[in-house]
Amino acid sequence: MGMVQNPVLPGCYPDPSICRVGEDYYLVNSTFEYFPGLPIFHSTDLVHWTQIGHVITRADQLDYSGIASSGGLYAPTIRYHDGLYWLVCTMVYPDQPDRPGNFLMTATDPAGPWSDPIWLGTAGIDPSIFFDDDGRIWFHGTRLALEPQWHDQTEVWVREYDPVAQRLVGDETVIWRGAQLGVVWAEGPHLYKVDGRYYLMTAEAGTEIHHCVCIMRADSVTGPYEGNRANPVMTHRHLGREVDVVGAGHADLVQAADGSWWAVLLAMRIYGGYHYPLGRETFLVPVTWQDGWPVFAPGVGRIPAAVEVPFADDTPLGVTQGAIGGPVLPGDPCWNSLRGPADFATADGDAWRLRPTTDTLSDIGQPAFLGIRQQHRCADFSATFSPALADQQEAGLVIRQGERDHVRLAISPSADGYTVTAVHRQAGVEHHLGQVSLTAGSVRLAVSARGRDYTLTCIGADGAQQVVGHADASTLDTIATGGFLGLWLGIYAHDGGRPGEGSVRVDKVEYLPVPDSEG
Ligand code: 6LW
Repeated sequence: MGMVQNPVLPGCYPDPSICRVGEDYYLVNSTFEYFPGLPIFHSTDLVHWTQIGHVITRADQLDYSGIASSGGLYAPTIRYHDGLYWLVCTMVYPDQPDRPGNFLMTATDPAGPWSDPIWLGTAGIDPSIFFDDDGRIWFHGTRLALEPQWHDQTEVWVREYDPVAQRLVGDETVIWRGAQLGVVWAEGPHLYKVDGRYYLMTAEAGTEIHHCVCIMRADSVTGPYEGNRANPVMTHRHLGREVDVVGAGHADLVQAADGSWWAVLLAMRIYGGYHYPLGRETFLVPVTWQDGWPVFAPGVGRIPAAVEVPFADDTPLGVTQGAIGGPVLPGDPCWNSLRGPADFATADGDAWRLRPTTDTLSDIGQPAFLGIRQQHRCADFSATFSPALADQQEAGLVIRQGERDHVRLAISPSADGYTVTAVHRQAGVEHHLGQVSLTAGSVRLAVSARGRDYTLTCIGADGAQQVVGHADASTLDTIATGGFLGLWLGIYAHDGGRPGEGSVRVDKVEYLPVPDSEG
């Protein structure tokens, strides 16, 4: 018997999708503008998850150019069929909302490499794919409804996919517009066949406090679908804001090898007021079937804090789940760059060597940035910088929400050493939080998160720790900024408009979770 604390994947791992192949489970999440895109996790027991790769690993696989923060890769679906892993997803270009962004990729090994995309020519988001037992393949997704009477609503549509022609064929059928009158946005659809009936599961009411999971069924894949009278079958919206976990929704079902059923879904842990700086995380919920309908967390009705998995063992959780902290080394799969490969970085033993870029963290470009998700409300993130920088150049640590919202702890050259400055860029406007001077030498920078309070410190050649400034997580989460992301903690370097000059060695990068009374 294994026990797992929720969330099973802490930090910004939204829109989970899961499939099982024999005893192996594979899970994928949205990654927006980050690269590599769409991490693939593997487990044999739903408790212990290890990241085995990413779907998007090559610069020429997808065009990330112009993708602002919280655009990009939304809500993938992973399935296995006929010797192949199938992944469908959407590349969202926020400034080109009608650009058809739904694509399909396949792989013989879920760790990769994954194919180039097959573009399906359809707009809308949250695609899924269903393999019927008669050999037909059904692509489905969500888009804004076309008819005026459904203005501002979404609709779920289904259409057959021809794997030989590699395109959608036949007529499209709109199969769902939402389970509840007055409630917007049926999203994240997934079709299943259970005991001879077709089931459509959707996320509804938007990915915030009213988020929920609804289930419908039909005798034919194209409907008509009948809603479960128990809908929504999972939500936390009736609990209000005075609760530890909000926003339960966007689920995917999987049947375990022992016949039991499970759902993965997203939700947010709130702290420091009604804020969720860690973003939307992946949770696990047991499911049973009663009277031909799934019951989520039977007898409990909300996401359990801990889940017992009968077929799991009780070995400690792995590093990827954040249970153990410590050094974060080049080559660890948790690192992300922005909008493309980290061509500006090379591994130098256990250190990174960064070549500063003209693109900055405020640009919708490819700044020299490497970051990892903040996965715990209390954690220390630190790194030692050995900068060789020219005037106007800077390097340091960043707490990143997006181009418009981040906090930088920046080292820049001064006449007799360095200046270390803390800057909060808030809705595109820069505010200075503090500054200290250091003599030349290596500099250790640290961000200490304690709930919503971040303390930004530096240690120079004299070994004395100095506080440079403080920041507040509740100004950086999506409640404050909008968008879909949790926070990343990263290292960066800007060339100040002097390309080719400067370099920075960054070593002893560490992420240490700090136990706190709230867990
Ligand atoms: C995703 C939509 C949603 O496409 O948020 O959770 C969007 N719901 O289904 C981005 O993650």
